[in-house]
Amino acid sequence: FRVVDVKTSPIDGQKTGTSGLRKKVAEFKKPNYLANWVQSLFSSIDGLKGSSIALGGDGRYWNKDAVRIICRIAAANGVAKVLVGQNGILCTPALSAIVRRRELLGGIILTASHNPGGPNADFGIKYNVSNGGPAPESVTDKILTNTKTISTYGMACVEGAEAGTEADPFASVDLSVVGTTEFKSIDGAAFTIDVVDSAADYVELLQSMFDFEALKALFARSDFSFLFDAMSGVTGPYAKRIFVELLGGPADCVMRGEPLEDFGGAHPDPNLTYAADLVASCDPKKSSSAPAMGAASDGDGDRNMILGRGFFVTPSDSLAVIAAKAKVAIPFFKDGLTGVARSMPTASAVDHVATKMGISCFETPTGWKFFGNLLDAGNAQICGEESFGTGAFHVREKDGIFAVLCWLAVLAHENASTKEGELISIESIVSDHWKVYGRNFFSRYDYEEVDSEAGAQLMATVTKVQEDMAAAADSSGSMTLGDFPVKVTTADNFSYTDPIDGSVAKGQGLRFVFADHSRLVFRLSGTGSSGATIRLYAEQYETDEAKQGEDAQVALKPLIDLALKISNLTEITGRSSPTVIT
Ligand code: VG1
Ligand code: CO
Repeated sequence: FRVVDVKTSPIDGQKTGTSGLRKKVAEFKKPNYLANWVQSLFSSIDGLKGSSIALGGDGRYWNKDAVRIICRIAAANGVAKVLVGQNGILCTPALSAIVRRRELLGGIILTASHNPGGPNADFGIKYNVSNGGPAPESVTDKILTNTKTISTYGMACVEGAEAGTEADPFASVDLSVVGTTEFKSIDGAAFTIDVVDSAADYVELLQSMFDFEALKALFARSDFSFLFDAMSGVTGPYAKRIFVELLGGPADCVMRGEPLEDFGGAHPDPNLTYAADLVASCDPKKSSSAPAMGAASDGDGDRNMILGRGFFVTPSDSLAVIAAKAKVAIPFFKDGLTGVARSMPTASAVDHVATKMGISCFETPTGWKFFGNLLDAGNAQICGEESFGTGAFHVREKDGIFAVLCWLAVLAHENASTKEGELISIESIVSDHWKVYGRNFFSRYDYEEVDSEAGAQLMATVTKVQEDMAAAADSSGSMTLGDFPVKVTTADNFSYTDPIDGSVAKGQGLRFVFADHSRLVFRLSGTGSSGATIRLYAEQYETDEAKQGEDAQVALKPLIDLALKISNLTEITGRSSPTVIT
């Protein structure tokens, strides 16, 4: 092949969001759109020449085409080897595992995660660095700067072909066949495409972390049953390999297990709204065969939802229970934990566990990239977000199937000596946890795709409320919000200083912390592809056992009503109810 410099000009709006660049497919398909971003990425990383990188995606529409384009730009930029997941597929945690295990320079993930897929829906791209985790802001800022000044990008082309950019010199590589193909440039540089098994490294890693024999014994119990919803996303084949082949679950314990380019037209987001079928199947009032445990993951396999029989485990509680049981239930954590971390909007359930265990607890901004340094430095071993994200130091991404295995391990551990027919349920494990640590009622309201200006206006309104409160604070600093009876101790826009590298992330969400540890948080999503998505988070701490069984929406109603009132949300957005309630 030969390298051609293709002329281009900057394209607006190529800023990396919470987790990569996400836009409509039509946008990505525009001339130079993908190439500009990929060249801007390659121009911002050191050590690219002669390096090896991983490449794969969640299998959504346009995944394979993007893989082909990226290989050509990589070759033109002197990358020596691209490890491509078979058929262009790698779930997000599997890519992280490959980068770490094979000590690669980094990896590129093609995903818009839980956003819908298909010709009229979303596409996305994200770069992960050599620790296997999302690029920190120091890198994504450089990429953005480059997208604003780019004038050419490199493209590997067929030697001697006249038109230059049209013919793909690597077209002979069959992405469905595992194996290595070497190419040579006319300058003598070697370039290799290595199509690798999409699951092997990742599944082996998980097998080394859990006691699969104990999990198998759980699956063999007559009083245990399991249902996993892959939501037509990338995890179907991984789930079948693990839950059916390795753990002995029945073939039909994986629903929507065939990956589809458009996720069957659905929204591959594992929550109570978009995984409603699974939720109904796990509800004994609606299904006579409701399983003992249900679970789901998102389009790219990094999110998870955990359900008991007729019972929803909030991600914040899930994190807390896993942290509390890790040492005894999961071999990977047998040496115990030195710390845990959660994102700011996540309910503080895990904080109570950390306090009791005498370990550190970190509060980071939203987005997995902020956990990377803490995990690398050994300051934390388990992390989580309220947005159905749970993970640990085995990779540097959140990991849906890992979280499911954690819950299976907790169940297996709690039931090591129970008789068949007397299975200790997920619900009782969680309510016992509340008795010890208290319950953090939590709910998130999402107002998706509201007008961008309305989103900005809402944030400005709430900021103004905070300023007015601060101005009227009493001498002890305590403030009043509306006519709410509980005082507010903190009202700010969350800012985070990374304890490892000192980098500062500002403007990460408007929060109100009350004297009784209740919280309200407002922020705008950084993962949408159009308009603005407003997220409102509410949390309330309850130590009275008698009140812990309350429905979260009932318990949180006064706080949520207050939030809607002070923010003027309904009037500003024209929305009388949220798109999704979690
Ligand atoms: C959302 C979640 C955040 C998560 C991010 C990426 O971001 O709130 O917790 O890390 O998605 O998850 P935002 O900015 O839209 O609130 V994924 O599964 O899309 O990689
Ligand atoms: Co995801």
